[in-house]
Amino acid sequence: MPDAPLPKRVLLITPPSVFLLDERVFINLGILKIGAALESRGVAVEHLDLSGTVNYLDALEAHLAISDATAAGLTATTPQLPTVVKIIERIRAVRPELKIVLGGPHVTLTDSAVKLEQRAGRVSRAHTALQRLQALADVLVSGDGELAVFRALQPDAPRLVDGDDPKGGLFLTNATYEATAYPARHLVDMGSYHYEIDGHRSTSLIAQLGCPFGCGFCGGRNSKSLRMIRTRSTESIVAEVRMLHEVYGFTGFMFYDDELNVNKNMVGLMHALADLQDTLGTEFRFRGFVKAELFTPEQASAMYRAGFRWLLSGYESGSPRILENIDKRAGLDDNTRAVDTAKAAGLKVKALMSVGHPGESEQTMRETQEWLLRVQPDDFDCTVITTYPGTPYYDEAIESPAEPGVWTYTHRKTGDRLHAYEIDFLVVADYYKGDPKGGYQAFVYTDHLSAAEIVQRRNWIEESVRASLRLPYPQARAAIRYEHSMGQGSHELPGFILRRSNGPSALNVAAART
Ligand code: B12
Repeated sequence: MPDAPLPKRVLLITPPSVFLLDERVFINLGILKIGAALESRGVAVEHLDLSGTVNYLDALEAHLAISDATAAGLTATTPQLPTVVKIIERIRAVRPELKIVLGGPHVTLTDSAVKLEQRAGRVSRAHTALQRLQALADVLVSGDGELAVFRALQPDAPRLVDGDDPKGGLFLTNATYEATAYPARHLVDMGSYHYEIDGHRSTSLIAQLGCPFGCGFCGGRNSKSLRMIRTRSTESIVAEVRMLHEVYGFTGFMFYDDELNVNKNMVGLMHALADLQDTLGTEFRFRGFVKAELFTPEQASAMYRAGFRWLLSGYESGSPRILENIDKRAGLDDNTRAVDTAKAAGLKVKALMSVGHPGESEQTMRETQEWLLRVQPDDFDCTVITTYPGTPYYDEAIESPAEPGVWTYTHRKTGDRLHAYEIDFLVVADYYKGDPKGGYQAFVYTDHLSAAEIVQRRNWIEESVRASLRLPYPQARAAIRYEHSMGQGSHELPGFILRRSNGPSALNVAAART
């Protein structure tokens, strides 16, 4: 690690997610991991959490006027980019000397798409997308940020710091992942996030990184940080849960892991979580994702014993042909069996469904509706697929010679096709999960259904299944308007927006065990 001096103070920014029904449900762990890494090396951190703040630019400007940070670090998923652009423009206008580092899933995925083009000897739309990002920020960070951020903050940092390359020295291994500090949760107002699991006040954590599967719609299938599994020990995970209970009083926990049961020690982890509750004399509730075809009765009963009452699984479709087109690996029978196995163990099931895949037709969408009615999940959602950079649907698509601006993905076995309109992610917030009451849009179409028809049929699935299974719609929560009068002092932003380091946190340094 180079040893040029680090900045004394860094401003981290979580941009708003205006497209979410409620922006203060799930905390962003990625930016808090960066905060913890910086603090563990003595850098003071300010965190502007702009989630759910309507006039986020006013809040940003009010803080920039008094902050003496010399660098700003932002995180971004693809649909957050349009607001990130506005935030960066405002920083440049008010504090042009501030060094701007941009990391997070969108950079990681765009970079992975560029590497794929390079391997194929092509310079195409991923290169253009990356150039646009480079024009935006001073330094981009791809992949794991815990080590890469220090390189990015060096005066001689390259334009792109690669934390996604297992051979590059900045990629986390199991051992370095275990040694990194827990997310610096003192840098967010935990009380302003509202999440409950079966009446238990809840928060989130992630136990393992990476998903080894190759679903066509999923981001990061060519990115090592999103695809390679990195695990930490059961002790480390249990200790984080214990800390969240003892320090913040939570008794409910959502695991962000892509699939908990990819971890071979998953049953052991469940028993350790149950034992923790015996030791503490308290009862917890958990919620998390499982991969259907790997789900067993043994896992189900261990999860129930640990306090899981809800499982989420990406079943995606009720059509065997669509499951094949997704490269889902799980067949329809696997999916049905997984729902039955969960229910038999007393676990409720949220079925995560999606439409707008290659070959999607009225018939395949009806099969999805019928499957939901047959297996009767306790909740579900049904999203419209987006083709983000870093997904096989984007990375393997070819521009239509007849229709410039339309890119077509063709499944290598079935030949079924998905067409997507090219969009500028810096301008359009393209997301796949919107307001279930008609808030969806589609930028994809198939040979059988137009974009508008996909949305219309999606709405029909949502309405008809909710009506038939008597499932209520999720509730939205309005964003808050920041007023100057909300500040505690005359210049300070309210605590739900701004949190600062009080020197390295004893909690996180202890957790880092470095
Ligand atoms: C949990 C989760 C959610 C939760 C919570 C999200 C949240 N608030 O963080 C919910 C359900 C709300 C959610 C929503 C969505 N999600 Co989501 N989600 C995840 C999931 C499974 C885990 C996220 C996580 O905590 N990872 C662990 C942390 C430590 O990693 P990280 O955030 O990436 O941060 C690391 C690096 O990116 C980097 N980094 C991040 N920020 C910064 C900043 C700086 C300055 C630096 C240097 C480095 C850096 O360093 C961090 C530490 O290594 C990921 C998949 C995955 N396994 O990561 C998908 C994922 C992030 N989600 C995805 C998507 C598509 C969405 C939605 C758009 C879906 C929708 N509604 O349409 C929304 C967008 C939400 C938003 N706010 O923008 C995609 C992102 C694709 C993309 N192109 O951006 C992912 C990658 C899934 C996938 N494989 O396709 N999501």
